[in-house]
Amino acid sequence: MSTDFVPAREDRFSFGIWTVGWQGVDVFGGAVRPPMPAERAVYKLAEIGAYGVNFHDNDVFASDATPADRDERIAAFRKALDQTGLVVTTATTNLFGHPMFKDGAFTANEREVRRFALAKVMANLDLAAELGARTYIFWGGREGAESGAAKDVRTALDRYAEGLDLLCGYVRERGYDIRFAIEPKPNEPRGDILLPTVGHALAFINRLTHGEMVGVNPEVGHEEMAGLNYAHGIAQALWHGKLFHIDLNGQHGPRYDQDLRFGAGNARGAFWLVDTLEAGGYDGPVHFDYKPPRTEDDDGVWASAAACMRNYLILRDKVRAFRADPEVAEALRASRVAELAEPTLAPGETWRDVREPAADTDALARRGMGYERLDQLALEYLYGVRP
Ligand SMILES: [Mn+2]
Repeated sequence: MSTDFVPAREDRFSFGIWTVGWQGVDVFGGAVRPPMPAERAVYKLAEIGAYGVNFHDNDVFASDATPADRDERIAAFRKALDQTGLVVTTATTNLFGHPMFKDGAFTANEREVRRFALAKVMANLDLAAELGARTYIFWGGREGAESGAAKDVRTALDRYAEGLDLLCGYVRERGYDIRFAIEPKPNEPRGDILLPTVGHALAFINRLTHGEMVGVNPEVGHEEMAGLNYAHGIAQALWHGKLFHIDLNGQHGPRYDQDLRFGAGNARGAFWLVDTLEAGGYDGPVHFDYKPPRTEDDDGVWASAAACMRNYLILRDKVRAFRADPEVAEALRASRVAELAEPTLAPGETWRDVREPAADTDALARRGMGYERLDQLALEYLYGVRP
């Protein structure tokens, strides 16, 4: 087992500019840290071993920036990227911060807001394409409601689909090499957010005109706020060929969105999520979307960012050791885990071959599955007493 856990370029760790740049403004208190220009985030992230970054338009320039200010901020960001070799893996639009988006962006009741939102996304898609981003995220935090009559949900979904269809068309016409990823969240800031879970988003994507361009970006905390199993969520997204991006962080159960550093919070869930990613099928960046707590100064910000990567590497070591352990292989056999890969019907069989019950039901009922032994082996790796 390695003990250095130093991030390498091939680990493809990336961070949102807004994560380390979060000033700590929350519902109960103001900023605890000074603003961080996007280029400083880039230089510092490169220093601690990150590979890439993800940005909202307004992480780089203010929403009320003049064209000259905007160009200056983008030039500084681009210079930092060039100097560090950091890759822009992903981009997204801030469709939640400005007060005009209080009732949503693509699903705001007011049509003028919806049209403005589309323009804002298209402008940032141009920048994203220019900076080489391959994935574009849609987190619809303001797309929702606090009360029943305020939002006609079926009509809102029509508008949501209309917006994404239009933007897919824009990317195709412009010839950009960009795919979209929807990031589900059940609530916060809205009382109830549309497309609240991975499952809702996957079903919605099926109704889009260019659904093949659209996948999901599940966030650990968002799924766990809904009481769901993140590893199962990303496994199903992979099964659909729709895991376009991931947002890794930590969460303690169904509370407010905690955005803890990756590996904090539900450590057991983190173990199985790394195990799911290690099984293959995901080729995007290992992206962290967390918030350094308000208790931290600048040193604490970088310590927590480095810890996200370190915790991933620690868990990856543990998962690999677990999977390579002969005792685990034996326990998996005893639990008949591989048998699930065998189709229920043999080639050429039809329902006629299974129509008549033919099983030793008493023997099946008596036979245990051995999952406790198997899970204990995993926990002992996690607790650090194996190997
Ligand atoms: Mn979150």
